[in-house]
Amino acid sequence: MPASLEEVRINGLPSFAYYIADFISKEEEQVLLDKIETSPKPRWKQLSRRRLQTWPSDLHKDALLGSPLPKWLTEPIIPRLLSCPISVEGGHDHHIFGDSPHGQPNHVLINEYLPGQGIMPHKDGPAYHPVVCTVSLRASLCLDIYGSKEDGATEEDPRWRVLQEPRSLLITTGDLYTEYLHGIQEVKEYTNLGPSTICNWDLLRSPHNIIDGRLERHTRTSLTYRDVLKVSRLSAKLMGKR
Ligand SMILES: O=C(O)CCC(=O)C(=O)O
Repeated sequence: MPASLEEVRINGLPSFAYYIADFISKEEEQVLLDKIETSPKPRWKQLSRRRLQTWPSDLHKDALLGSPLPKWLTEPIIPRLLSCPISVEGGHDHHIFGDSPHGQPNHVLINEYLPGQGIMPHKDGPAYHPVVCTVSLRASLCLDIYGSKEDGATEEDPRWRVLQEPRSLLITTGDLYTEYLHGIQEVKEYTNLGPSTICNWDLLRSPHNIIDGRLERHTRTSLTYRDVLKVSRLSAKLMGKR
């Protein structure tokens, strides 16, 4: 782990984004994949261009029903996340969820994308504190960041591309959350990847795996950790929901 997030800040992106290439080990990645794979079938929601699990439950009117995350989603990821200060000077209490209402994430979306699948450019909206921590599993994938035109429409081309390798952590905050949109292109192969097109190129673990700017897509699973602002005191059980 870096001594602070300052060491792994993605230069060139609006404030602020951070990338840690080796956030979890191969063994930890496998444990997570096994848990995801053996989750009860109804946990998966099949969407048109991806599969999704929501933990601990779906939001209702932007509020989380107050059941905790299962241990396999909290350990070791959340303590590790909170152990990394934003800056060395700021001290250890000043971690990335230091200003969020619950001081840590309480919600995880698990998305699985096959080659050729993706997600349209979007914003994550007001239900969450504006910090998103994404752990990537199995394969690399580009997150594209888009601006908006004056009339509010999304720009056609991404302004920036972030490459997320397996076992990496990407943190996006601030303007990246509130002002810009993010999406994943529905392609089976990326082309034209390199230091001038990938804004976290200098933070990658394996840029040498990209030959002639090309990278074939494989199935990639992501865990996105967020803090839902409103937590209902009615437990998920009482409401008869998972
Ligand atoms: O899978 C990802 O990395 C992105 C998911 C996403 O855009 C979202 O959950 O809002």
